[in-house]
Amino acid sequence: MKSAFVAIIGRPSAGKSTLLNALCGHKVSITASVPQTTRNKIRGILTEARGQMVFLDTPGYHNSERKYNNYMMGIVSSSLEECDLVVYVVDSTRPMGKEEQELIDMLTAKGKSLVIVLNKCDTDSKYKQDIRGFLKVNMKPESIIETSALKSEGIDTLKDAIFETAPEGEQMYPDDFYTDQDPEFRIAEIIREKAISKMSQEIPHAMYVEISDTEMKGEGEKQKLWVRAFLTVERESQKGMVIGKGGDQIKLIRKEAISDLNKIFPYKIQLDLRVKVNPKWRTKDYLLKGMIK
Ligand SMILES: Nc1nc2c(ncn2[C@@H]2O[C@H](COP(=O)(O)OP(=O)(O)OP(=O)(O)O)[C@@H](O)[C@H]2O)c(=O)[nH]1
Ligand SMILES: [Mg+2]
Repeated sequence: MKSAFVAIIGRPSAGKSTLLNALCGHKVSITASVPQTTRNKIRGILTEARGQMVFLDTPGYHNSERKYNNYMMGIVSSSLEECDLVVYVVDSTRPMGKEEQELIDMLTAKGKSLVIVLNKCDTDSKYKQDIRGFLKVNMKPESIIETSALKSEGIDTLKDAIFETAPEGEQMYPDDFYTDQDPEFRIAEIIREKAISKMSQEIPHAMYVEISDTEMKGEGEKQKLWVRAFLTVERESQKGMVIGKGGDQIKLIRKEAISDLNKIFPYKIQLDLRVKVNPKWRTKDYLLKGMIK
């Protein structure tokens, strides 16, 4: 059987997480219209008769010397190191540029097998032909697979290419596993996704979610997981915006998170969601080390 670790790599907002979810057929990784949503190496598993692929979703490749970004680029490098093959995702709606060239240089220097994906092909992009030309000159690919991760188009063709390129090996996870994330991490991520979708400008990047307490209550079908979570921002002014007038915003974030979480988990989630401030958290090594991994 085929078996491989497959890193999904590309610039911020190329649609990597949306693609991972389409490949696995489950919501494994959170998505958002703002860049730099994914901060971790998130595993999504696809098992078929022909084999098992363990996908590694990664943060978007971005060039900046900020500490926070350096941690995330460490995830990109280690995923590239660990994987057997790379799905390189290119956003067909954005022109190629210096950062894309740097990423291509990094990928080709590594010498791992590559499957190249041109994503967001449901849009009528004026850049598509230029991008194809750029990729042909720089990477000389055998093929470029067009997808719409959002509309789940081109996914079967992509799966065929991945299985074809992957090496033979052993099954690593049971048949019904589609992710190995622990419940606390998934809960924190879903809360963050709902909060990001309501916020603008700097706030999505200034947030993280900390699960401070959990308790399983009840038995059998009546089982409930009680969770206390802190949606954490960098400044008092941001706290006010996340809470909203009369608490409207945070109530909505909580409601939408619970609705998604109840679809994911076999038990009901009771969520005590609070907002707090941790100034300059993105500069704190001890926090970033535990958070971005
Ligand atoms: N039109 C269109 N939009 C897409 C497609 N795939 C993803 N998107 C949108 O692009 C935005 C970014 O998607 P993500 O999947 O979060 O992108 P990402 O590459 O994981 O982003 P980071 O984690 O921030 O690096 C979201 O608004 C998605 O809905 C697609 O095939 N077509
Ligand atoms: Mg992502």
